Amino acid sequence: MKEQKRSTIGIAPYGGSAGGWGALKAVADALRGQMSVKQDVIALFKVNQPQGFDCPGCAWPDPQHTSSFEFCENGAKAVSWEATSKRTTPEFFAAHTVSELWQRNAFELEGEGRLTHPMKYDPASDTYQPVDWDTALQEIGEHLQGYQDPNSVEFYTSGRASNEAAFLWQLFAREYGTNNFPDCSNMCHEPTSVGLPESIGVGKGTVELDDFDHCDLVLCIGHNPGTNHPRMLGTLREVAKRGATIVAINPLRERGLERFTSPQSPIEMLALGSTKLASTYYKVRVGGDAAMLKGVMKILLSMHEEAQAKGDAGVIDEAFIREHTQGFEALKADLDATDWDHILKLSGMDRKEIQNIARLYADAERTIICYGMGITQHQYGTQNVQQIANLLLLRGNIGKQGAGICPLRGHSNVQGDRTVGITEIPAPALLDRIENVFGFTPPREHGHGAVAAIQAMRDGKVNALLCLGGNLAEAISDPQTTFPAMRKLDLVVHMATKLNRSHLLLGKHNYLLPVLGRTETDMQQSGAQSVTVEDSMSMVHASRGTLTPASPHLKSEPALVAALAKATLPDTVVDWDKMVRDYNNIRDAIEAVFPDFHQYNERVKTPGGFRLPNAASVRVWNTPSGRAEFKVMQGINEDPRSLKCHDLVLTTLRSHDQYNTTLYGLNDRYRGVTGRRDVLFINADEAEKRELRVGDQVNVVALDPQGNPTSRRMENLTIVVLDMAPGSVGAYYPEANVLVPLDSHDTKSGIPAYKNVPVAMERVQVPSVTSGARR
Ligand SMILES: Nc1nc2c(c(=O)[nH]1)N[C@H]1C(S)=C(S)[C@@H](COP(=O)(O)OP(=O)(O)OC[C@H]3O[C@@H](n4cnc5c(=O)[nH]c(N)nc54)[C@H](O)[C@@H]3O)O[C@H]1N2
Ligand SMILES: Nc1nc2c(c(=O)[nH]1)N[C@H]1C(S)=C(S)[C@@H](COP(=O)(O)OP(=O)(O)OC[C@H]3O[C@@H](n4cnc5c(=O)[nH]c(N)nc54)[C@H](O)[C@@H]3O)O[C@H]1N2
Ligand SMILES: [Mo]
Repeated sequence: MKEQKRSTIGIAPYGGSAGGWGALKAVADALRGQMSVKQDVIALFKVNQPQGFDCPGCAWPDPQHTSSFEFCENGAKAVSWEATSKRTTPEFFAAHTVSELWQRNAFELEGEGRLTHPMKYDPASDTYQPVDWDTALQEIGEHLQGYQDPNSVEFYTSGRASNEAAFLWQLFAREYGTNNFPDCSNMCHEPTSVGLPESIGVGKGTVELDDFDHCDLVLCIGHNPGTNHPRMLGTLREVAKRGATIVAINPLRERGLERFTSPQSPIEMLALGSTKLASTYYKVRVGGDAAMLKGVMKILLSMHEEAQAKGDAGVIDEAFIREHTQGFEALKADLDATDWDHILKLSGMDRKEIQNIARLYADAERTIICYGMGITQHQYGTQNVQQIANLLLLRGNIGKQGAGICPLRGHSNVQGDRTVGITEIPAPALLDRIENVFGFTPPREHGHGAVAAIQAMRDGKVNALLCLGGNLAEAISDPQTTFPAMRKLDLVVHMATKLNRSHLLLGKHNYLLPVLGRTETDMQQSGAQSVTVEDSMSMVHASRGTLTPASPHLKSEPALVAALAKATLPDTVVDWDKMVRDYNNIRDAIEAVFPDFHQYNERVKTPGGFRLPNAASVRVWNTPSGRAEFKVMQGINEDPRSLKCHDLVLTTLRSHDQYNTTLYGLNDRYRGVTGRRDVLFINADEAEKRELRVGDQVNVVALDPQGNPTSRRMENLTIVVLDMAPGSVGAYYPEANVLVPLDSHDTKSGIPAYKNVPVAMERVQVPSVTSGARR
């Protein structure tokens, strides 16, 4: 009988396309587990419709005036996860001590269902106990009033919060006296928010959905739409069907970028067909993007020179560069000085491949570049983003139809939260406007982002952490530093829908406050309320929940933030009750502070909403020079560890069954993993070199800047061979955060280098068992 390693259980290559029947089955499984059939039908049909709620799944925009719902497997999972009939009640908390719950993982904790009551931690019994709202609010307010320094309080925001909740949150924090706004953006697209204003004068993408109907080429760098932005597959499918070219650049061959069966297309579903998406797929080494981008630009410039020598116009847009940009000569000098050996070594690609990308780019009249966490979560995340902008500017691909830059935002309103003031580095003009509109003087001093907030906690400088959603403790790097740092806090307040491990990291005084989700009816004095969100393409639209709230004790986020503010600020100058009575009043206030939202309440009634102005998309450059700027990156990736090209660089990945730290299940269908997450992805040659086979076990050890092993390690990971770039390995987030030191982050934006962890491997000897043996 054939020998099978015990550890190959649940590992088998996936042969199908993305989407299709597999997606439908996955949704059916998720719905059966989490919610009743009647509700799911109602809920799903109202997602992303003019009258329904915005899908909490991702920030990809909707086609305007959508009449039938846009089907998406992971959106359906996100909705059913929130609309579950399971409840985490006071009885549940009474039956389990916090120490006991701490032993459970995210899947088990959130799997208990929705939080139902406000809870307060009781040290004597080591349990969370119910507390009435008034007592909780009053006590929290008293604690906050007691701290001498407002900058000893951190106001965390997760990108799920609506514009209305986020606006009130920043107003509360600033009236309290701090700009400490650690938020999930700091771990996500901060390099976009910091890098693009320097390059093109706006910290957001420049494309609209319509541009995908006009482009000739889409470059998809470092994002995985099959899992994280499934509705984008529908757009890419149309691009592919139209005959335009899609090129994927990613260390992993992700199924979602290769082939897609549209659940909206009955013909494809019945014929078991699929649409081929990426016409070419290039595997860049983890952390090798700047090298690849510089290589492409270098070839573009030499193609240009050759063409001009022959008397042709050439491939870069000289007129655009002359009229609209500055810094071209410096960029050229930098590219000339970058040598090919270095580029090829760090990108892990061969020169022919880089030439092919340059050729396709030169031949395309209109190019869109999409990118995600594969670009941003690096020591050089900001500079990676700026190299993408450089490449686009060389051919005038910003501010023309069918072209532009397209960062794939994460949480469904992470962009909107930034727009309405969640930032630790507020522009003076923003603070002036807040002062003019509300009449209090907001603090001018810059505050903490996510990494700085944890560092301040570690250093004992923080009294309180207040979290508007999210799971900061698990989302941030370095649990070895983060967990003890959080345990030093005096006050911890979480506003959440479901239980997670951040809630179990106790300070001295702890409150867990349950809130309404986006799918639920939000009833206030003036009636049922809508909130608004902004998608990845600057479209602002309304979202109105329709389901009965999970418990009668829930507060909406805007109402809870207002109540906290009132309890904390006895002399507040803001009329919080008016804001909560009717959210139109919050939107009027947003409009007063941010003139781009003019006629907010009126315009948001239009189905599909309205687009916020985006200067770069009409070639107005709000940079200091008034021009788009080519930004030079010194070197390629001067992390000494990567330069030495040590054993391997590890990247942290999301599975297909997870939403950030929320685990819907333990499968990763497209990568062929079922029922487990303790795996290490590696390419066949790298495995071969080390005599490793699928199912073998290894320990992964993070290296220090000198390339020496550290105490950061993950033990007993099982080898899964995938088609991926040499020199690269992958493991799941958040588990792999133990390998990422807090201090390993982009110096410009502060984003943790989650996707750039040099590691070594140690083989673990495990006994093999005969297949069919009882387990
Ligand atoms: N279902 C689901 N949807 C989600 C989320 C979720 O967890 N689940 N999260 C939401 C959030 S908050 C975000 S930010 C987005 C995240 O969406 P993505 O940006 O797609 O995020 P990741 O899955 O972390 O990584 C994306 C890709 O980067 C590649 N990659 C890794 N390292 C590198 C590298 O060095 N270079 C390059 N070029 N590529 C690399 C990986 O192989 C992977 O395919 O999705 C949002 N939508
Ligand atoms: N190693 C590694 N680490 C990463 C990443 C990575 O790729 N690799 N990605 C990073 C990225 S891009 C991000 S955005 C962060 C994610 O950081 P966070 O946004 O902090 O984390 P989530 O896991 O999305 O938060 C999940 C929790 O949010 C709460 N929640 C859900 N819906 C609501 C709601 O409507 N209201 C409220 N108040 N609470 C709600 C629930 O209690 C749930 O447990 O993680 C980052 N960390
Ligand atoms: Mo994100």
